[in-house]
Amino acid sequence: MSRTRGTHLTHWGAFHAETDGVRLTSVTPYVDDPEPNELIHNVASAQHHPTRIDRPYVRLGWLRRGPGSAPRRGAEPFVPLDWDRVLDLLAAELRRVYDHHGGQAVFGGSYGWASAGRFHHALGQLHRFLNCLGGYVRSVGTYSYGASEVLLPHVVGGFDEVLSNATSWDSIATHTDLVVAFGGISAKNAMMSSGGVARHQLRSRLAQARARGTRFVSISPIRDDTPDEANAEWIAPRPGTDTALMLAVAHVLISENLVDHGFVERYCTGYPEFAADVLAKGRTPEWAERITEVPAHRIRVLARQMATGRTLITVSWSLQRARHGEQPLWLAVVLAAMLGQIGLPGGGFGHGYGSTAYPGERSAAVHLPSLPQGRNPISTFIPVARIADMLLNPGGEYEFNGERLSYPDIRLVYWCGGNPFHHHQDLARLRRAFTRPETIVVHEPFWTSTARHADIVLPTTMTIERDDFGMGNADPLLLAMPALTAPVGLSRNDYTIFSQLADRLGVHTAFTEGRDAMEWLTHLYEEWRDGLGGDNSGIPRFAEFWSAGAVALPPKPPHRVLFDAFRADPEQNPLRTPSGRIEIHSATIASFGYEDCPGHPDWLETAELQAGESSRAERYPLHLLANQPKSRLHSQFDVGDHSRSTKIRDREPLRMHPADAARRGLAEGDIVRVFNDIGSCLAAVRLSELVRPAVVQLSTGAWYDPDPADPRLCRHGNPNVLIADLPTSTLSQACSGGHTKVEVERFTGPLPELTVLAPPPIALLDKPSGKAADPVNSRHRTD
Ligand SMILES: Nc1nc2c(c(=O)[nH]1)N[C@H]1C(S)=C(S)[C@@H](COP(=O)(O)OP(=O)(O)OC[C@H]3O[C@@H](n4cnc5c(=O)[nH]c(N)nc54)[C@H](O)[C@@H]3O)O[C@H]1N2
Ligand SMILES: Nc1nc2c(c(=O)[nH]1)N[C@H]1C(S)=C(S)[C@@H](COP(=O)(O)OP(=O)(O)OC[C@H]3O[C@@H](n4cnc5c(=O)[nH]c(N)nc54)[C@H](O)[C@@H]3O)O[C@H]1N2
Ligand SMILES: [Mo]
Repeated sequence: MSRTRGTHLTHWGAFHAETDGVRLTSVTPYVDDPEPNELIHNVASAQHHPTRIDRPYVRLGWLRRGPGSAPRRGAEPFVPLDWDRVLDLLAAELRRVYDHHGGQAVFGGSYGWASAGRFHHALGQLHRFLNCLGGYVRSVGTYSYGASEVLLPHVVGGFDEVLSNATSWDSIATHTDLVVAFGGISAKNAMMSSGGVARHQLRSRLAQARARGTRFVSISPIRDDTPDEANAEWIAPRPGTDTALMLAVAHVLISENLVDHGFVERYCTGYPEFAADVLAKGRTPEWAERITEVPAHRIRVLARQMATGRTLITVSWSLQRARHGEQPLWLAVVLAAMLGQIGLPGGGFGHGYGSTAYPGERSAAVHLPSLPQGRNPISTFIPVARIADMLLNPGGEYEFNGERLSYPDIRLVYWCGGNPFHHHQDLARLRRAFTRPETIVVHEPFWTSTARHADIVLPTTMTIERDDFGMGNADPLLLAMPALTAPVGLSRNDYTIFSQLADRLGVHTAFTEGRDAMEWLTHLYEEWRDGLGGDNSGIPRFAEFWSAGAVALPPKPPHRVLFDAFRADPEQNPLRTPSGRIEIHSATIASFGYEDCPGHPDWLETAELQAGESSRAERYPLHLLANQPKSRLHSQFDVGDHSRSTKIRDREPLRMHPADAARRGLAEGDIVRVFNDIGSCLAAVRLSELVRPAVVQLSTGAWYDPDPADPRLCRHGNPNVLIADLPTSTLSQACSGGHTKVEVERFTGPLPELTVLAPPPIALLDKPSGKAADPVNSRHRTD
């Protein structure tokens, strides 16, 4: 390609780039972005990093012995193959598995954020392809808010509306006296929106509300979870104890007669049972102080403040990404109901302000163009975070949301657009689970840990190397994303790879409908535009859009007040719950009989927090928060310049209170071993008074770099080696990866070099005999 200039969209922002056809030579923030961020600089610096996958590879053992369980998956060299050969091998393997076992044996869940861009969306491409072959076992729910997705339908009749019709920032600035933000309102997280963000504006939203008199209380173990613009008061409970704090607020509201009885009687079920339980169990501020370490007096004052004016209670998604994560979310709804403010402008409850850019913002009034997925004839699914359980327990039975289900027997795993060795917990266990399938296929631009644990690794383009268009849900601006450079190495688009496989498998026409990628872009756009009917005025034809580079879509009308119609007339507009009302007590959930999620919210001890000599809490006194990283999206572009600039001697930073460091003789920049009974990792100390004492923060996303002798040890700083693979509860079976308990000590050994910064060992095929070279002689590629 020749020298170009262009605009591009990522999940974390848009940017302008100049290129020499091979590389981006300059990257500047999108001209219209009021609050741009540094993450845009990860892209160019990672594009030609040595960990880009340059060509197709197959694991040596798979090539030699064919499909089968493989204890050495992840520890063997890869053999470079040409495209035709690898596509022939993969097509034959897909044929074998579909013929002998059917789609029931193929796991295509492939959870992950992939990249911005409507057509080249990796998961959409994979699912359409597998549907052409006979379907696949899918996953349901997310790592983001898996507990909420299951719980909220029981409590308020749905999940989507809470997100898409969240009280708008304008309404907050106009009506809200007090925002009580559990988990804060994070500027680092609001950099993202799935699909992209062109204009970031969280800080100005907060500043505007503040200027109009809204007060903020940020309840979080980390002070900078809410930016300075909010001028928030900071309350720092022990992590995972918000439920106790909320119950104590409920206790104060009840005992000081601050409950809106008219509201709970008319609009809710189960309030009397809940209130009786709170009183009977003595959930007083003094009781909560012992658990949360927030002074009882402060809890009392908070409850009174909440009952004084218009109050919005918001809970970040992180609160439910924990053992018993359903409880604090449910309680936020209950407290908002007790205050009688659900359905009033600027009041009630919210979920995830600051968790991404979206909550409180307006998305487009129209749906967006997207690639049709076809039909999946396989009905089997797993809750997304049960991936390791599924692979380790074929046929095993489990409960999920009142249903008894069993795990399928998976022969082939196909991952395209996600990184389970980033997103899952107890990575050594996941590694064991990954030895089980007969074949694992991964499409990736980079040698992520997941690619290293695959049998067949196919190199895919980055978004800057292909034509697409994209938009997120926080600002309705559809951007053209023309290719800025040529693809690196022999990488191909996921679409091209699936088309070529489809050709070998006799489903080419079904998959491609005879279109190439640019024809698809035109087709999807024009079909979408036509489908808008009268709503398409002002939306140009494709050619004009493509040359203009952007089109502003009409935003949704200003949000209705969440649950206003229900409030106006609950008989005419009931909620979609069994009672039609807000379920403070859910007879349905109670009927499931789950000890870890009873019929109304309550404080449930977790192993992490339990006292007792042999407990994890006693042996590992520091509470580790594995939150989202400020320097990247998840594991994406961890090799990029900005992400690497935040590391110390290549290790992920661990934020720690100076008092905790002093007690352990640790100083800024020290390399430490972070450990518990699940695993250990290396990290580098960053001292900070913004982190509450007895809490350490190690964000996710450092590429898992297992010690060859002990996969429970990550040399780089991936917290998921330290976190149990346990569900939130039996009800939602969601990811509980936010927290664990650890101890930290100075690392005294020689600092091991990271292996994830270079490609894995490569074995060259001994051409004449067709056999692979002796792996002992394989060379470790560093170019
Ligand atoms: N301990 C702990 N664990 C967590 C969390 C936590 O808070 N704590 N958070 C969880 C949450 S909320 C989430 S959403 C998950 C995120 O988990 P993931 O979404 O799996 O993480 P990503 O790093 O975004 O992985 C996306 C992968 O897709 C690849 N990719 C990008 N574009 C393309 C493409 O076009 N084609 C192909 N084939 N591949 C592409 C990227 O290189 C990257 O490796 O992590 C979860 N894990
Ligand atoms: N920069 C960046 N932004 C992102 C992402 C990313 O990877 N990088 N990922 C995106 C994705 S996929 C998602 S789902 C969202 C996730 O959004 P969240 O789940 O809200 O994000 P986290 O960073 O995990 O948590 C936010 C804060 O909650 C606090 N917290 C954790 N546990 C507790 C607790 O028990 N009690 C209280 N009171 N506070 C607690 C932590 O201090 C943490 O910093 O973020 C999105 N935004
Ligand atoms: Mo997420």
